[in-house]
Amino acid sequence: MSGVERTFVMVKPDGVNRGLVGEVISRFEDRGLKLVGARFTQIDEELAHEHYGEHEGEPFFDGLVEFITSDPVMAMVWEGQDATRQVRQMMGETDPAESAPGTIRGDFGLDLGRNVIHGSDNEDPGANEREIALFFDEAELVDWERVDETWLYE
Ligand code: DAT
Ligand code: MG
Repeated sequence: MSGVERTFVMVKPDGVNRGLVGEVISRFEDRGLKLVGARFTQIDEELAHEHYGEHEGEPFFDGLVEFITSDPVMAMVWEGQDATRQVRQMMGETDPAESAPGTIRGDFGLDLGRNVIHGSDNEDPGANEREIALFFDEAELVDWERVDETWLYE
């Protein structure tokens, strides 16, 4: 087992309202990723600005903050080998219209502003750790072993 890491994932308010929380969790569980933290919560304005700080000033920023704070989200931390990149691959492209069928955005979305899921950027080093720390205290994350771990990794 090499390159095991944790990544931040969030089912956005559209995914929550459309009843896709279970579907998203199932996909990551089936893949072999391990859930180590989860909180069902509604994001406030301040956290939204911190989380999406890199997009401040973009024309879509105000709408993005309004959307992400509008209803609950399912915030999670998933762990596994190369977890950040694997989650991004399973999510698809930022725009669901450009996302391959089989990906979460490609299977469940049509519109850029309602793309169901957030995952840490694997091309931004440290984004996973930064985002995990924004949403979770260390003590909320659980160290445990899946019983099938010896069959998931060589
Ligand atoms: P991703 O969520 O794939 O990491 P991102 O970080 O570039 O994408 O953007 C964050 C979110 O902002 C994205 O999930 C949807 C929204 N967004 C990005 N670009 C947008 C645009 N041009 N118009 C409307 N919403 C946009
Ligand atoms: Mg991003």
